[in-house]
Amino acid sequence: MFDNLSEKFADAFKNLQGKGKISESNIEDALKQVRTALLEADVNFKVVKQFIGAVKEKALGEKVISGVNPEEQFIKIVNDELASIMGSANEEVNLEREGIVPILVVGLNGQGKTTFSGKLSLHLKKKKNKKVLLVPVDTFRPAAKDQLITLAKSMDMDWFDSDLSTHPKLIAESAMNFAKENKYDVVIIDTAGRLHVDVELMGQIKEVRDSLAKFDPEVLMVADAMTGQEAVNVAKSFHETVNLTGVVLSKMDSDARGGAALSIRHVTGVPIKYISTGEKMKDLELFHPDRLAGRILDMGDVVSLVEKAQDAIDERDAEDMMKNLEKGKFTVDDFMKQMDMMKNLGSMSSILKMIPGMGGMLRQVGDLSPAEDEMKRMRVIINSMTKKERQDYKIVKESRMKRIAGGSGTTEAQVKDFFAKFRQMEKMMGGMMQMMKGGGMPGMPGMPGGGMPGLPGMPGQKQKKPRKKGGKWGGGFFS
Ligand SMILES: Nc1nc2c(ncn2[C@@H]2O[C@H](COP(=O)(O)OP(=O)(O)OP(=O)(O)O)[C@@H](O)[C@H]2O)c(=O)[nH]1
Ligand SMILES: [Mg+2]
Repeated sequence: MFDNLSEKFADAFKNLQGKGKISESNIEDALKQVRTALLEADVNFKVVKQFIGAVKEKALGEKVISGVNPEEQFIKIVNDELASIMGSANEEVNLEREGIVPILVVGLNGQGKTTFSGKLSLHLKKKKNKKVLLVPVDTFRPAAKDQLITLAKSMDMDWFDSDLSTHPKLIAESAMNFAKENKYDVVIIDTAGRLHVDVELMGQIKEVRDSLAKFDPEVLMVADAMTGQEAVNVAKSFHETVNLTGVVLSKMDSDARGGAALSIRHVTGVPIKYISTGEKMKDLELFHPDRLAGRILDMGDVVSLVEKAQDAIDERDAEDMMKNLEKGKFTVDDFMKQMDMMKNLGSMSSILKMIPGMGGMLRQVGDLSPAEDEMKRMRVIINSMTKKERQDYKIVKESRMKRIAGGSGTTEAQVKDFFAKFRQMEKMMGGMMQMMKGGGMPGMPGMPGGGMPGLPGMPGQKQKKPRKKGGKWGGGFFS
């Protein structure tokens, strides 16, 4: 997410390295570079102008704090300003009210409306304990209804069997009646997309919105983050006609430059409420301006990472693994569980980027896909092992290796290589447990808590105090 911007910002900040204090002359170059970086990221020029003005004013007005160097001070100011133009705090859809909450999902063609509707339903059901109804109202493309129903079925979510031969506003009205009779809390209405903002589309959505007026609907516009300022213009015209209550930025997992995220709030006054970060139903995040600013500036986003981990990690698995390790055991099953936990968290690079300072390191390393491919290969190899073998890999000799290679579609050399690597890991795990028993891990400079950046879910030092949220795993960056 916003890799280019992060890199350019990092370059800009280098201007202040070794400077005694912030002065008009020494921030000039840094500000110029920040301005260029933002314009290249397709941020609206008015937003850029105001941003630069605000940063300059704050930087020059800043008192010299002893112990904090100008570079750090400047980064902090840029960070706060970035968060502030994006809206400062997270705003979710408002569920704290009487009656059914209709959520109208609007936007141009192919922006990710249907995908988001599905994701939001899952989020509200799982996290907010709401009874949610999904309603397709795309009367132009009947396949759109099937798409939403397929998604609903895959999540065990309820949907409304819309009569597409009538007007969307009538469908919305009957869905609301159905929701009332069946005690739904939230109704998510997935509307049709169009290639351009046209009069017909706007008129139809306006009619649907008006018919829901008495319920005070949420109207969320989904915009592809890759489209930059175009997304801002579209949001503007939607807002003028149908009065948006929020924007959702989709496809944030692709190489969006940042223009939309950084401009929409400022230009339209409409808050960004969610970001969509993948094609799977779980790939939805609340939009936290402060955290995103941190990610852009490569300060990491440990808070989101911990939240993701708490969702992704099965506590019982973590505890089992912990017990095994205390006994000095590390099995192939344990390893598989660790890989599963990692996978639930997202791609390796997306996880690493959330750790302070790792973004820069990643840029140097470049492509992580060979490592991800290797994890995939390890998985198929493990899947071809018997339960007994996974509990005690030492029983795997030549003939079993042959069988495993055949079953997993890999070569014997690859299977051998896996066991060699596993042996190494087992050794490392054993060593780590020894060190932990003997008073903790040596800290790594720059890592919060001085811990070792272990695999998520890597069992570690036993906690003396119970954790706030119950998790018992530790030792990694979650401790
Ligand atoms: N990578 C990625 N792909 C996404 C995301 N959201 C949606 N997509 C993909 O984008 C394509 C279009 O998504 P839809 O949800 O069907 O878009 P839509 O706005 O409902 O499209 P129409 O109903 O035709 O206007 C699909 O292939 C989705 O899988 C996202 O956050 N990340
Ligand atoms: Mg759709």
